[in-house]
Amino acid sequence: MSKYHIKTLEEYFQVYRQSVRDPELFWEEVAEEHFIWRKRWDKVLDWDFDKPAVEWFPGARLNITENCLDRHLTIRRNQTAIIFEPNDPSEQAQHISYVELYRKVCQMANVLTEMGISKGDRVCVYLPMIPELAITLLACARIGAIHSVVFAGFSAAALAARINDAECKLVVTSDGSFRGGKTIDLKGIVDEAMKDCPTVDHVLVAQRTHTKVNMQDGRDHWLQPLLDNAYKDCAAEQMDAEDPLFILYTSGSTGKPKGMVHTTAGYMVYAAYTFKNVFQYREGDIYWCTADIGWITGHSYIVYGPLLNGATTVMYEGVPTYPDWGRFWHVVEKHKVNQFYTAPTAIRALAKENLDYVNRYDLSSLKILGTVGEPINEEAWHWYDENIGKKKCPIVDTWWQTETGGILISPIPFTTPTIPTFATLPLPGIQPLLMDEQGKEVIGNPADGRLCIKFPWPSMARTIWGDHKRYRETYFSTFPGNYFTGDGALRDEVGFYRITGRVDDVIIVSGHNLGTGPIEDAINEHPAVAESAVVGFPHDIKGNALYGYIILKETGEDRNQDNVRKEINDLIAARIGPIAKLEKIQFTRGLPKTRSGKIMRRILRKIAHGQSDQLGDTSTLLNPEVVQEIIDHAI
Ligand code: 6R9
Repeated sequence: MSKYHIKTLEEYFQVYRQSVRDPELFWEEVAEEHFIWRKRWDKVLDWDFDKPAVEWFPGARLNITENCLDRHLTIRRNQTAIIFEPNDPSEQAQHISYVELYRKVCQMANVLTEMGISKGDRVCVYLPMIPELAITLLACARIGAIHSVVFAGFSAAALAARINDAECKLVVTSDGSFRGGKTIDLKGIVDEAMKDCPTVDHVLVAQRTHTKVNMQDGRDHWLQPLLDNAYKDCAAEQMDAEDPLFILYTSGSTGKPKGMVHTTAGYMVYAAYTFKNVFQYREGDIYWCTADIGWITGHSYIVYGPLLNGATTVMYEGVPTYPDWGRFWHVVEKHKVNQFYTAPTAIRALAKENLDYVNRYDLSSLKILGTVGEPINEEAWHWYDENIGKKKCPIVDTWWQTETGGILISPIPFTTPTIPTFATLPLPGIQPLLMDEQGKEVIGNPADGRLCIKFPWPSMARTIWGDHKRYRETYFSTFPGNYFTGDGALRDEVGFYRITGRVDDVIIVSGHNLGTGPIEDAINEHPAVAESAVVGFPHDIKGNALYGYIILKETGEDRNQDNVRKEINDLIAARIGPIAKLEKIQFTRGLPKTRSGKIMRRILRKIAHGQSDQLGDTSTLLNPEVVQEIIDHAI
């Protein structure tokens, strides 16, 4: 029996039990199927969650792109690997076959080498959702360079911080990007960032919008002429199993972003395995994930997972609302999409619009629907099930994180049950548990607690770039011996998991993780601000929105508060990006604090949620009197 493709519930339980009894044997068998290894591993796993140190398949040598590309050149040479659907529906879609993709990746790899990039160097990728983005990732992997993709919605300051943290030598960007009706000046943002990025020698610029940009002599180079002159073959660098494949930043509760480091062999095995099972991908299917490759979902389930499986993966450049609310469904019809994977925030936004936008299109190609990024509410789940899946497509509510590299908890379509709002069951090899606040495991069902994982899985992040101590403290110190996810969850009578949301200071807005710390740092830069605290509150479409409580300095001046509100949001947009703007800003004279001076966010959260009558114990506050004032002026 192949563990690679689970087909029945019985098989799931059998495979799951075996995977937990002997994880090493289980993953060894998965690794033995379907991959090209240049040298076999000496051992399957070495691990110690106290250090923490995890190594999968140590001793093995491989290149992930030989598995994404070369391996397919015999049997599916001319099959489409990537369908590029442009922002503008009147522009023709591109179908890039496996052999064409192979050549483009090799050319790009040769260009990078010519620019002085070699194994272990970091390359920052700041590109819109155009084929060059996927090609650059694979080109880096081809020569062993470590890619660090920065979502092209981040500001110059956020980009510079990420480039500097990873000490990138080269940036790949484009002249501009198309997002719905807007054109964004990406190169201008890169120029701004470059004022503060001493490690960058070269910037490669793809042409997309054909807008006029500034090109700095010696530093900036148009990409296309270099590609045109490059060889279409490039030997794959042989990597150690644990050599880093990429860095991807995620928000933390405080301070600077965390560069999660993913390594080669384990990530490859897990991305391939989960793609195949969670989306029940069959030869010839057309698969579409609407995420941006700037996030982990795009890395694992637009690029690596699908290509490792020889799939056809759709890359969509634009937004769900352009030219109208029917665009997603138009694309599904046009490319006959079989698996469709999106975020609850998109579903909620589309569900608010007229059903005509859906019913205009033939969605009969769809077999499986997926969601990711945040909890899905019951209403959105049913809307998706009824109107998009026509009650015939299982919905995989996939729970995972940048840190986990791949999906950990999810239904397996046609095999394990789906339940609205439940991510349901752990995938084979994944051992979740719930902890109470005292750090004791909650045994039995039903239960709720903090979600941890007690055993390593192949695609877990190995460290935070340049800060292993922070990695240990963030993920392995709250519940020693376990990986702590930062999420709360409940487990029902049967053992199905439902993720309830973050229990730390990360707020998920429209599926984007935002740390309160960096936002507060940006607010506090405003000269009129003395102190601030940001919390989340429920929002119909975004899932959560941001509520800022801000103390202004006492200067005796009379300020126009609306101007200050706008200036604060402009600052946030400049430091982080427009996604982090505050929906509500309340000026206050004080913030509730503990005697040790910590802001009691729990209270602010309750007020923002409109639950001022449920504040709980406020007796430990240093300044209980400010609470009433905040309640009286709540927005
Ligand atoms: C893949 C991705 C991770 C956080 C995670 C959790 C939330 C993701 C979810 C979900 C409920 C799901 N999350 N999937 N919550 N149900 N199916 O989104 O990675 O951007 O790092 O976010 O997203 O809170 O901890 P990332």
